[in-house]
Amino acid sequence: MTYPDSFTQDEAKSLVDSADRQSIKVFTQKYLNRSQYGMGSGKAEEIKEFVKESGAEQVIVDERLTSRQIYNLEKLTGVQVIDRERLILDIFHSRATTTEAKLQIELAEVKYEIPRVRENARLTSGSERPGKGGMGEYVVDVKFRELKRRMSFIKEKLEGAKTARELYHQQRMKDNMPVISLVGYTSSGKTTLFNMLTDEHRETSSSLFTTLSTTTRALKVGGTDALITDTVGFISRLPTYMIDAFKSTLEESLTADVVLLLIDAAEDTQTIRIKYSTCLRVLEELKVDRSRVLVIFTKYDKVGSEEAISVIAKDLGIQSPMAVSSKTGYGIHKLKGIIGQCLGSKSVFSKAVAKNA
Ligand SMILES: Nc1nc2c(ncn2[C@@H]2O[C@H](COP(=O)(O)OP(=O)(O)O)[C@@H](O)[C@H]2O)c(=O)[nH]1
Ligand SMILES: [Mg+2]
Repeated sequence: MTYPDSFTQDEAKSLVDSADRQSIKVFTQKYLNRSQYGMGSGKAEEIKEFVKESGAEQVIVDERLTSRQIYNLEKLTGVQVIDRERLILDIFHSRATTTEAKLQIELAEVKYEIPRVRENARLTSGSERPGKGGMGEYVVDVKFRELKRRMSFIKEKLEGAKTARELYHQQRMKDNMPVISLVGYTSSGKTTLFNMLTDEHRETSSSLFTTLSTTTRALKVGGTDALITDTVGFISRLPTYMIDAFKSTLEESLTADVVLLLIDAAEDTQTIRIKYSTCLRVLEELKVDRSRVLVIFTKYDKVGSEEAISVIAKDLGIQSPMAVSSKTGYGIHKLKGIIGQCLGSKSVFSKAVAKNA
């Protein structure tokens, strides 16, 4: 369930995809802020019918819902209901590999729970009585205190995690193998490009790579074996309390030798500008050296001409733009060549370092 415009729909579909779920139908509505279900009650009935016919297991609503709205929708449809924030937390959860990222996400999860405690207690006790007093209020207080305690406990552990950044097993591989990471907004085409670049290598890849996560695979560029990582994408309308969690999911991949920053060239100029500058700002905050970032315009097939790409690139202050299409294969060969060059200069560099060491 999302909003009607096509970019929002695409983003919603990519988010569902990132959360390892399969969307079998997309419903849209202009407003998702109605009190009972978020969506209007007519739409809710439609969804109830669809769930019954299709056997769908979950209803995902691409907007923040209150506990009551979730409760109402679950009661109506008979299946689990997940709101946008829960979905994003699930994605972060499944992608976090470092201790720090896991803690940051746990913290965001606590922050998701806190404003919902009171309403949840009311819904589960069945008591509609507003105001103070009684058992309900006692339960709420206990729960609040428990969450607050967990929050300070996580914060304390985070301090420790920051000072002792651990080595995870991929890090060890990185010492010998160059790493490429794909970043960019959700729906910019990261996973599609990731699959395209790694597909031919998948059948031939040795057992060495079977230990890698689904979001890291091996590929060969310009005769060099390398690892490529598909990251959690930037997400529009990301709630403030989730920003640290998001950054922590990016952090480990940003030690990469080459960071491919994907920009959906088919979006309007204003959106492209905002997304590009947001990406650059976050990369800068995460101390990614600008010289390792390669900007790639995706979905070239939707734009159709190099001139159009030049206009966009000029607007962003990018000198020699790279455009690709994962649909037609346009620009992929050239992209591989350029990545190969970047990695080549890196390995020369690291050999030189090794010699001097
Ligand atoms: N026309 C076109 N669509 C693309 C291209 N690359 C990706 N897409 C579509 O864009 C949507 C988002 O792609 P995805 O790879 O999931 O984006 P991610 O969220 O960045 O991983 C999907 O519907 C893709 O089929 C492309 O080169 N051309
Ligand atoms: Mg993806």
